[in-house]
Amino acid sequence: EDGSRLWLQPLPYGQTNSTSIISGEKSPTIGLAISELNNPAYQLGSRTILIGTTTDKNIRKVFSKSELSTLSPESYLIRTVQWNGKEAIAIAGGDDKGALYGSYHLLRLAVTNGLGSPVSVREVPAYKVRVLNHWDNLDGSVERGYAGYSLWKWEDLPNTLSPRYKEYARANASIGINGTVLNNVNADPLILTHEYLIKVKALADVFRPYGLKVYLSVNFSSPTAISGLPTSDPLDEGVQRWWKDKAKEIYALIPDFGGFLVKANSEGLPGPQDFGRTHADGANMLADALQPYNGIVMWRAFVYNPGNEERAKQAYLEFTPFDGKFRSNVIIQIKNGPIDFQPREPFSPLFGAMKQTPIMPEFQITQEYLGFSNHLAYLAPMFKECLDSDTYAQGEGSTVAKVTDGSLYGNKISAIAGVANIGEDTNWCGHDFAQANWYAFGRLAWNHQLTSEVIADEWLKMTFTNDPEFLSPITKMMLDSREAVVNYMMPLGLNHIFAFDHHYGPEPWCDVPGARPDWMPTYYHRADSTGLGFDRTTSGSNGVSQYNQPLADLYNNIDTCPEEYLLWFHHTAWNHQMKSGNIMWDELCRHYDKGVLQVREFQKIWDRSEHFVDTDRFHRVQSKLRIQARDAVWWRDACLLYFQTFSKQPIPYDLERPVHDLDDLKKIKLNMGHNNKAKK
Ligand code: BDP
Repeated sequence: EDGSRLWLQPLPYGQTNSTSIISGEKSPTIGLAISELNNPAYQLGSRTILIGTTTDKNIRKVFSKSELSTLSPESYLIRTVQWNGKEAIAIAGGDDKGALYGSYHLLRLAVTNGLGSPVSVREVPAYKVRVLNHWDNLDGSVERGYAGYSLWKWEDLPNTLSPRYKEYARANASIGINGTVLNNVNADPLILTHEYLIKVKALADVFRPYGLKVYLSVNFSSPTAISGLPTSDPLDEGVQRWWKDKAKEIYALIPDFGGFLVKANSEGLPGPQDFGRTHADGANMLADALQPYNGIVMWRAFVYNPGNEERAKQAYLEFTPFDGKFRSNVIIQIKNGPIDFQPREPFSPLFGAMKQTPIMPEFQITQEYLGFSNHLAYLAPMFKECLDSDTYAQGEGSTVAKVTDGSLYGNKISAIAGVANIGEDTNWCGHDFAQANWYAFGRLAWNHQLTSEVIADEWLKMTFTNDPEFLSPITKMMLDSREAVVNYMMPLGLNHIFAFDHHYGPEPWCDVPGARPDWMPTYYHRADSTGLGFDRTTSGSNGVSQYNQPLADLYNNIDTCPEEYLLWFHHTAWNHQMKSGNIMWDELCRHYDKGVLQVREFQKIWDRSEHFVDTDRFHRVQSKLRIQARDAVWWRDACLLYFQTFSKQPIPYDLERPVHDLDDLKKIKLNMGHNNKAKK
């Protein structure tokens, strides 16, 4: 197994099974659903399956009018029904996309549970827009991509279409992802030239039957960069006209184009503030251009500058004054944490603060800060940790999921984004287990109530085997894996102590004179002789005040602050007494040690599973776990030896001793390749 089939069975050529599939409809999407259901690899047996939308005459016979009339686009019903005196399974879609999603649901059921007992399913997606963000550059490189070069072969488009485009769309459809932003948020203006738009159209045409819409990241200075306009000021009429004309050109080529994703006035990129305008001015101008075609603007809140305010507070300060001032087709895209995609951050307080503006979570599926595609880190628990966090925006129960999926404020648009971990590697994601993160993002975007465990179980059954002896230890390994990374990299609320340029290994000592202070690890950990951690309490930066009560008080008080966020909110004394009875320094050491031991345990679990797994995948994962185990020791030694220069205390004597010298570790300079050339 080379990993290329992901969690799916390859589509057979020409063969079908003995299942009889009845549909009164002929759309390309229904056609795809039928060919999936016909795949003998899924062993659906000699049963009858009815499939169609709410207007299909057979579907109207087996479902009641009232249940069909409430079926929204993309939703579906699956039910065991009587058909001509015999048992059959019927799939009714709110539209043909719903019917396709329903087919994938049925196939998933067949693999994970079997279809022995009657089926009764009603599914409605939690978010309307479920979108991948590719950070793919037009030169074929992928920013923070660890699975090879970009899937998009821009030089060959529009004439040559790689077969992988279809496979990619199919994989997304199978988990309910309905949108893809093709290019990097650090956007090259060229993407909006006609030359590139016809390439984008070619991709959109391939993706359309799978229900996958195309979106583009745009550079705010495009009018100047592409057409030489003297300004890109959003209040300038010529600029407004330029964007309107551009939208017209795009929609003539791609009638169902989804809209724009914008990173503006962030990390050196242009934006409305360059012209003395606001984020609202910028977003609204683009929204007006897209509005006639129902396009949306996903405007990112990832903004920070080395000014007076500390980084974690800036997005909130920048955006809350504009709550309610955005057009109705603008949605603010917010990273899960207030700083970046760290192994663990508390949720961004902006989630509980924008009440009149639709907001969407942005997760990072690619493991920029969790060991690239070398470390096994199953991210569903991390995504869920954010989605399940209570913002208290409207009292208890106002989770991030509810403030973003439209249910709390009744927003018309709702969306969720994941930065893709996909490249042209044969197994798509670099690490075979990283496929589970693409899968988990899609499943949670569809239904954020699913548990990490259920998602892992589904993915394992479809990707490997149903054998419980394999499933139970491997599921546990997956569920523990993200916490293991937190333990050996940044426990107790530490963050951003990565090497400056590549974000792979540790460099907590890094402090380049003259460099932007908020890009230095020392800015984040604040180690000194008295303790460790960033003071965001009322006596420090007062970052706690951006959270609703009771969280603000809870985080502010060192005795009630959850220990996983301790060093995020508190500059904590080395001798601070932890709940376990240990002092903070000892607890820190124990977390690092635990992380290393957890990875060693993963190695054992994997080796024990050898006879359940094909040789190729077994060896690939085994060798990656070796790298992970070595890296975990590297992280532990680097962080503990460095922090020890401040704590001046011994590593608890029952723990394994460091095997490296700090001076040697300081000399390690990795060249992590073209994909990491980005800014911090
Ligand atoms: C940071 C990445 C950088 C991205 C930036 C972003 O290091 O490559 O451009 O996020 O999200 O985490 O815009």
